[in-house]
Amino acid sequence: MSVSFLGGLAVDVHTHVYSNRYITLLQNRTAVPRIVTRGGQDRMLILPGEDTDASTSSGRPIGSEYWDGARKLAFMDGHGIAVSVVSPANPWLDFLPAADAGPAAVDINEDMEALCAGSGGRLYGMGLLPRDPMTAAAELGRIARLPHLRGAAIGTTGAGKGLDDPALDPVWAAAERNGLMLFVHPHYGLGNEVMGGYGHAMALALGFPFETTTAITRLILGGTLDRFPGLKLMVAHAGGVLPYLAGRLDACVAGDAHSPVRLRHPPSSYLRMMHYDAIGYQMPTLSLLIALVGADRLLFGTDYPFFPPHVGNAELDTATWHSPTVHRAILQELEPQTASAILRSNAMNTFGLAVPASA
Ligand code: 5CU
Repeated sequence: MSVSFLGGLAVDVHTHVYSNRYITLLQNRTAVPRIVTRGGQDRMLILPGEDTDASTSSGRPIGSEYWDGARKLAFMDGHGIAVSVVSPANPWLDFLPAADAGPAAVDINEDMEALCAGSGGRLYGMGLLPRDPMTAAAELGRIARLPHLRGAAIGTTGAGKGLDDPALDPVWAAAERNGLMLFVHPHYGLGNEVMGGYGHAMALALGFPFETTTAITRLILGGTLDRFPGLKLMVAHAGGVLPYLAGRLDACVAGDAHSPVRLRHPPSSYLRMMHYDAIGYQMPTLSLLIALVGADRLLFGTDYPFFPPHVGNAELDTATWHSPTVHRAILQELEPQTASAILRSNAMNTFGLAVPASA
C-alpha cells in the first residue's frame, strides 16, 4: 500500500462479510431473508417486509464483494485501510430454528477464522451467535479460542426479547469473562410502518439508528452494565440517536416515580463504558459523541460493502466509496492526535491488533 492517505493508514472496525456457507443458506430460502436472481443479477432481500414495499421489493445487488476476501483487501488498499475487523452482517442467524443455529454458528465462525488467518495479518474478525443464550454463551467460549476472532456481532433483539432480557446474562458473562467485544448492530428497523415508499433510505437512515437507540437504552435501563461492568460493547452507526437524546433520557428516568430502574448512575453515564464506530457522516455528530463519551471510545468504520457507489460490479474494487472518504475527511478536522487515535490506534488498543509492516 504505497499511496499516502490523508491522516495515514486506518483500521476499519465496521466492515462486513458473509461466508460462502451463509450465502448458500440465503440462496436456499424462499422467504425473506433470501437471495434471488432477477434479470441475471443476484439480489439480496434481508430487511423485514422488504419484498412487500414496491420501492424496495427488488432488494439490493449482491456479488462477491460480500464474501471474497481478495475484494475486501482491494477495497482496503484503495482507501488506505491497513487492517479490518470484519463482522458478519445482519440478519445473522435470527431466521434459523434453534436446532440449526448452533451448528451454523460454529461453521460460519470457523469460516471467519479461516478468512482472517489467510489474510497476511490484514483481517481480524467477529463471529456471530445463535439466539439461544446458553448456546450463544458456549459459542463465545469457542470464539475466544480462535486466534483471529475478537468478539461477535449481536442483534438488537438478543434472544428475541430485547437486550434487557435477564436470560441474556450468560451471554454478557461469557463475553466479559473472555474479554470479547460484542458489536451491537441493527437489523429490524423501528417504525417500519412509516418508513416506506422511498427505497431503503428512511429505514436505513432513521429506522436502523432508532432500533439501536432503543436496544442500548433497554440494555442500560435493565442494569446490564451494573451487573457486568467489564463488558465490552461497540455500538453501530455512532450510537444511533442515543447520544443526542442522552440528557432527556436522564431527565425522564429521574422524573419517573414508577420506573423499576435502580441504576447506580444516571443512564447517560453508561455511554462512556461503550465503544462506537465513527460512522456519523457529519462533524456535529462526531463532536457530540466525543464530548459525551471521549475520543478514546470512537473507532473508524466504513460499513463496506453496503452503500456501494453507483458503478458496475466490475468497477467496485477501484471506485471511490463515499463512507471511508467522508469519514476520513471529517477526522482531518480534528486535532491530529485525536484523528489518528480514532483512525487507528483506538482500534489497535481496543482489539489488541498489530498493523503488518507491509501495510
Ligand atoms: O442496505 C442495507 O440494508 C444494510 C443492512 O442491511 N445492513 C447494514 O449494515 N447496512 C446496510
